[in-house]
Amino acid sequence: MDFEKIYQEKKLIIENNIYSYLPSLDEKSIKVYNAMRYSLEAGGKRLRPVLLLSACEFCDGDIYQALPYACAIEMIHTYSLIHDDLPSMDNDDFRRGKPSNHKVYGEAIAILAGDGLLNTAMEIICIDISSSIKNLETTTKKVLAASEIFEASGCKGMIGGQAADIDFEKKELSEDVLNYIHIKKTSALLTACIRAGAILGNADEEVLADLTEFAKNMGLAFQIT
Ligand code: GRG
Repeated sequence: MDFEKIYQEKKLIIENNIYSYLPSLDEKSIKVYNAMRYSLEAGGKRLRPVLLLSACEFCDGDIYQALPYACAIEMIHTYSLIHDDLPSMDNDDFRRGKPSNHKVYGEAIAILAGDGLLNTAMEIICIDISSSIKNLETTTKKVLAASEIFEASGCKGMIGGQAADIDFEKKELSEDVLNYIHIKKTSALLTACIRAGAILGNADEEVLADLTEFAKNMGLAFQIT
């Protein structure tokens, strides 16, 4: 198995498709579109969507059916980076080797660009679910995949982890709190990529449990690295 080749193939599929999921916007609100596109185009490893497509493929699923979910998850990840860089959060001037979103577009548009990416991710997934609404089995797995993604990126996952991180910034950290922050802020979304991909690929309970275990360990390794 040529890991690099498989990775690059999936990454290319994402690069070739992700921008087509961006909304077409009126000239009057084009600034937020440009800001959303700027951060999506700024690079990044595309680790999360590659993981989602790979988990789907591992379970013999059709990766093109999982593509909307993979692109949505990269948009969610990108929104979190834009917001994380804001002056009220980490106050970072650079991201992915380029000036951070608020440095180019200003704070207000950067906030909206993050919100826009999150909302677009929801739209992409809702549109995909509605396209198969008459097929109960397909719709069920899509809804399950969607809940994995939104639970992990929401208050029980990434947002909760970020909130705890901010709250504990100036306090002494116990190992328990540190693990809580890492698991919620980073591992949850990585785990959701793998679980959502596997669900879309029709994984059975046993395979899903094994892949979940793998995902948790990978999340920990990612954090340590
Ligand atoms: C603002 C809701 C909200 C959440 C922010 C993602 C995040 C939570 C903070 C980013 C800070 C950070 C460095 C977290 C550690 C893990 C992480 C998400 C690293 C960046 O992911 P990569 O390495 O980035 O996959 P690329 O740029 O390759 O996509």
